[in-house]
Amino acid sequence: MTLPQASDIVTRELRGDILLVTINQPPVNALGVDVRRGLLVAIEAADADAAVRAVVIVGAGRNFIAGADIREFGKPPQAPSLPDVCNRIEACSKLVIAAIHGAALGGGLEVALAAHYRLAIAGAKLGLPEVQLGLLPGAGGTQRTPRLLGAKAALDLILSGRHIGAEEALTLGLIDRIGNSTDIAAEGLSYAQELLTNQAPVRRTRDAAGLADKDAGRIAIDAARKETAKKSRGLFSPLKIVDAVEAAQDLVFDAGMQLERTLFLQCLDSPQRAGLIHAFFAEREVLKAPETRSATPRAIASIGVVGGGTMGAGITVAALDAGLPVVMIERDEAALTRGRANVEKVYDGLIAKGRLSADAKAATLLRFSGSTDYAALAQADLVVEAVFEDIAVKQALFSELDRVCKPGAVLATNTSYLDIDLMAAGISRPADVIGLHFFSPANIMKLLEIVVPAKVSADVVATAFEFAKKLRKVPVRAGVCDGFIGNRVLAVYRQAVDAMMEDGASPYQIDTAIRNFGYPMGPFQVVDLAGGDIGWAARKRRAPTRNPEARYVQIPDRLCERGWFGQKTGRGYYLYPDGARTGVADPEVEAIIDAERLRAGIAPRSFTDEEILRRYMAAMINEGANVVHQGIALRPLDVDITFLHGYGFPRYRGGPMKYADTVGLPTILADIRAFAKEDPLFWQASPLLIDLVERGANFDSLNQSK
Ligand code: 3H9
Repeated sequence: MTLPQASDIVTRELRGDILLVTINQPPVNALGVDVRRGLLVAIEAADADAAVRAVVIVGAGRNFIAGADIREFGKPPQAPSLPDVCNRIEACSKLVIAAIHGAALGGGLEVALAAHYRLAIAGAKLGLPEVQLGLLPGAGGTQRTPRLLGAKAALDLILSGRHIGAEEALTLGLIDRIGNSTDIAAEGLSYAQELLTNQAPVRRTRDAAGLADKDAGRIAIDAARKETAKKSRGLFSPLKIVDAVEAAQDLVFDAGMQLERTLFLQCLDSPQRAGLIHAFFAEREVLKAPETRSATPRAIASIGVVGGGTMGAGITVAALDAGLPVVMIERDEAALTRGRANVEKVYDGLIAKGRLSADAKAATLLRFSGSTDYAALAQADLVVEAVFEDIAVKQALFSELDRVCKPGAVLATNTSYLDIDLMAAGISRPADVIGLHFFSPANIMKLLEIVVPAKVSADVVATAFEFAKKLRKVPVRAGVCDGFIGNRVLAVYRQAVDAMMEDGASPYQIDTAIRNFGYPMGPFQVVDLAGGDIGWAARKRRAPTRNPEARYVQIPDRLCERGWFGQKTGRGYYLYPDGARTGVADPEVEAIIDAERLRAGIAPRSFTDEEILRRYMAAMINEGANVVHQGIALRPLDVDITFLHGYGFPRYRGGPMKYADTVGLPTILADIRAFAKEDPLFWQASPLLIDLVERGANFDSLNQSK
């Protein structure tokens, strides 16, 4: 017998005396208003129907429920609210069983926690990841989870936002049983039948006794508060989570729920929530480049890497870790031995930290081979070159690849700034040539700029995106120009930073101001870490084409001339006594800066931290706008993702372009125009920025996928 349907989105089907409630809201059964209404109607119907003795809630498709519908946040709320729906489920007089497969995340897990019994099958992913979106579990998650698991385990789950599998969920007490089959509805129904047969009682999580040991709870809460203040510096929601769990410990359930709601709404209102959710969607949007829709990727089963230096070895490790066989090419045996050693060093580091076994390393290296003969690349489906940054060297190499690689092989360069069109032009198959710009260390950094030259075919671009997915990288499509997206924008804000240094701000003050904005490191610390010689080489390369009228700050060159390249030489902007990783301020650097100011005829002035930040961000945003304007980046969100995953931009601010929208584009433009009074050549407002301000629009208005 079938009861009248509330909607197609939440269907009800009476199976004997058990009501099977199925949520069918593709792609991930998020809890939008229709799902909430449907669930409420289903529970009301079950309560009102004497024929129903139990309710089983399942999700259609690949997941139970992925959580609240994130797209609704920031819009006017619509009843019923999710906390009300959860409370209604819990209050149901009939047994309610959540049968979980796939994701039961955030609000999805909260629905399950409001049910009276929970079952999951293998492959289930349970978690409360709200913290990653700048939120806290706001539908009872902060109140029910500790009542079920105790404060310590609940805090760990909610503060980390991690996903756990069915086994761990069972061990923790988050679920009651693991089902063996993959038919989730059948598993749920049979569990419900068993509970009915055994006359299992309605068992409400709000009454669970996980917080009975008050002393243990207090210790866990105090420890979490201390640790969170330290670890989550600058973040808004983590401490609110601790407050909410404390309320679960100290208050009766309904009062705790009220506090949770208040704290949730505070998080919802915070710009951090907007920044983090922007990052969540932008990470999915970058995958949708035009070529990924229009073309079918080529098969990639084996990789060649030319060059065994830091980048080549890092790329090799990334590919090996993705399960791909890799052949490395070096020019002679000695270089190949060094290349292999560079690869092994990465795995040895993991072994030393106890994160990898020697056996696992050996098994991985079975996929690695090396050769000094390009002919070894004959069967590779994709070859990445990571040799010395010199166009003539790269062109010769591409001719070699043209000669040895099989037809259809993708030929990729890891260049950071060289003209890929030139590399493609010299060979017989320019349509197979693409840029894959990894960031160092290539096995760790998530960003992969996919640089699309003029003649490349769409299926090669699609293959690059597929390759990024295999490597678990975040791909961003970029056009060819000096520096592509990231390094091009970096070169510009570096100039702004150097100008501030020459005008009177110390590198140490600038670093502190940028760290306080949320970066893990300031720009001068980054130079010291990466090596000052890299920027020096780029400046020398650009010297012949530099506008002689443009301001050029020579302080970085003065340091490089002394061989002060940063950490690797023991000193750069900072001193690193005895190989220390954290530098200390160097009075000699300050003296060099003073001397340079004198030479340039500059009377130093003071900067507030806010002034520093405004210039830093204005330079970054303006060049980001140029990059979008010229089609180097598809959309502003591609610039955002580049900086979040390649340059340490604080995720909770969403990226530079999102930040610009938050501050307001008229403010950014006004800043640029004010700074232009000092240096009109450098501070030229981007035509895109001017246009958006004139139209009263923002960067986000350009973010629809192209
Ligand atoms: C919450 O629950 C708050 C509550 O505590 C309190 C409320 C009062 N909403 O990732 P995929 C879209 S906060 C809307 O590519 P996968 C996604 O954008 C929420 N849309 O698939 C994409 O759309 P498109 C806590 C969502 O298989 C499509 O679904 N929950 C949502 O690789 C496929 O996504 C979370 O934080 C959503 N909640 O991974 C979980 N989720 O095709 C967030 C996804 O147009 N979600 N979409 O680009 C995930 O972690 C992954 O999506 C999941 C599937 C693991 C579920």
